[in-house]
Amino acid sequence: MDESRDEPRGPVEPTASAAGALRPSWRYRVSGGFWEERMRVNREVTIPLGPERLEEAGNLENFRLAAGGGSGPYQGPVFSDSDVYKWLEAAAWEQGREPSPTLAGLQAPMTRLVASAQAPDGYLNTFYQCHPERDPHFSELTFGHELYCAGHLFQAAVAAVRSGGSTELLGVSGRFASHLATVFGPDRRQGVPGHPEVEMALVELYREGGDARCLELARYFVDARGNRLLPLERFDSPYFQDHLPVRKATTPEGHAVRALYLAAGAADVAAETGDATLLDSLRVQWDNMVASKTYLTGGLGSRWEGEAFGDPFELPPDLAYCETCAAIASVMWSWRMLLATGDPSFADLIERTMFNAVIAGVSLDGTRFAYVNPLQVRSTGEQVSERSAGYGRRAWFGCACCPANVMRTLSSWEHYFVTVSPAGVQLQQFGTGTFSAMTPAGPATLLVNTDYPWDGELDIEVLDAPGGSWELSVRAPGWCREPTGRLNGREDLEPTGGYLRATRAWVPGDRLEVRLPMPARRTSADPRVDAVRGCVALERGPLVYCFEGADLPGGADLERVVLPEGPLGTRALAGLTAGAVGLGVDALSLDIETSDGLYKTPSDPTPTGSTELRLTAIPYFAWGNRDIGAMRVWVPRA
Ligand code: FUB
Ligand code: ZN
Repeated sequence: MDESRDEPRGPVEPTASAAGALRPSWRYRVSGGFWEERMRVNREVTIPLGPERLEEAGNLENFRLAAGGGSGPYQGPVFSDSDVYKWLEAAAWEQGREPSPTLAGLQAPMTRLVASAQAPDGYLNTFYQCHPERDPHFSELTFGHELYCAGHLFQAAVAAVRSGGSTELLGVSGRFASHLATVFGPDRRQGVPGHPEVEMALVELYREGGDARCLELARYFVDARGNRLLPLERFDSPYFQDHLPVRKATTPEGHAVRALYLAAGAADVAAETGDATLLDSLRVQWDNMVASKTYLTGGLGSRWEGEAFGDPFELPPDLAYCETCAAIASVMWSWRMLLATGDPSFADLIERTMFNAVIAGVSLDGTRFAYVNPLQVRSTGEQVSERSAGYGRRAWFGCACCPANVMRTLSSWEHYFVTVSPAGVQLQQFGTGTFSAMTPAGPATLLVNTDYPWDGELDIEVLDAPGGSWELSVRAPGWCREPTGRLNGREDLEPTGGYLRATRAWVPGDRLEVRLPMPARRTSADPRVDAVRGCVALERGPLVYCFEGADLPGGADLERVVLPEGPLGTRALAGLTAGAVGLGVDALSLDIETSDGLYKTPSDPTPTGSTELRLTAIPYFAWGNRDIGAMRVWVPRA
């Protein structure tokens, strides 16, 4: 990476000596199409709502209280500070994309407020500062979230400086991290955070400021975990990933966001310390997660109890938890694994998760949020919590970890599109826009035109090239059966190792046409997933589709719908998002009579009759944006 170039840098920036096959490239500049709309709504609608919601929920008043200028009691959960930090992080990435005076006007006072609450010894956590009777600090590691909040502060600070903004939070973070280094460590206090997050943040702080104590502390937290250091409260050790050292774990367990943030931090530690054993263990965990604990949408966490991973193949669609934060954490982990290994499977999961599980977490108009993201909502379902998806997305939550997490993810998303290696440049994610990258021969600039994900054609043109030879690689997505590439209208490219690759001395005007045919497809459920055995889901390209009650003819009941074999058609969808493509499919609505009022059918379960329907499936991410009602991804085969 050419450090001399004045480019905004991203959330993960390994040092020059870090181990890894790939490096993040400079930010992609999305200028049109699908992601432009999602990111514009995030910038213009969602992020500006944040300060108002944080004020209403009391998060900002907590900082005033801690600084000595507020009134009233502390408000919200113990980790309220983290929502403020996530918002600051989101605003910072936006400034890196394009300066916004509006956001700057919101950011600056919030930054000052945060700084004003820091204690002279560097400590900062408004819950504990407002509850001096709960001193000493860090004595409630199991649920205290002091280190979790510190992590989000550090990430906000790093985002600000990498986007060319204020260094004020970096100063605050440096003082807090120094304080932490006097408290924890192999020769000091033995303990780990009840909620991982600080590990990856400490590594990033190390990467930004070079303070080796930050890396040491991150390594300590990763190494110490799994030795049952956390006093148990409410849950057993696996909930906290404290039952088994990270190196010995073979699958993510327990609270999903905790497990995935820990894995992301461990990947950072592995990269910076060159710890191949740790990386190998993370690879095993990731493979097992994808094979048996990941929903079709990329969502993670099948249990409401403990917001947790379930057993392998325990993936009920209706009871799924699939917290938006868990999907985001998965993207963060996979990105680090992609950088470490170069294996495009990680970028495949990032794509699936972003298009489905992550952006389902925010309404299309950007004003409301989902916390839980099931793959089925029943028409008659009772909603058990404000987090229940059946209520529809909500303006905010008592526990509002997800909304600002979506904000920071979409505002930094352009940093996940392109990687570089000693061989050349890899286009990992697709959207209309331009990007510059440092090739082995020098900087090059390329233009991408595409309607992705609505169609699979990518037209890539070289605008500027350094002259020497280098490889341009385009990820061939795992969902695509026959990816092809054609160079300058003549030379055909075959995928190798998950990428379409071409090496040459590129010159301005060179064109690579990539074709990723995306016929609508039926995906069968793995029979080991009992809850959806015999069901089928519809997918097209990277998108998972669902059926919504709103699209059923009056009176039809989604729980009675079954899908016979037959062709799938595509059709334009109005009123959701620009260019959206729906899938047309023939279905049957079964007449089912129960024998005695219980859930069972008579001994012969053959329905007494059926009605033919022509249904339209919509992209899963867009569900719940009209009348809220029944929804399902997996539908029984007829
Ligand atoms: O504990 C902080 C956050 O609140 C977690 O990451 C979420 O799962 C929610 O429990
Ligand atoms: Zn959350």
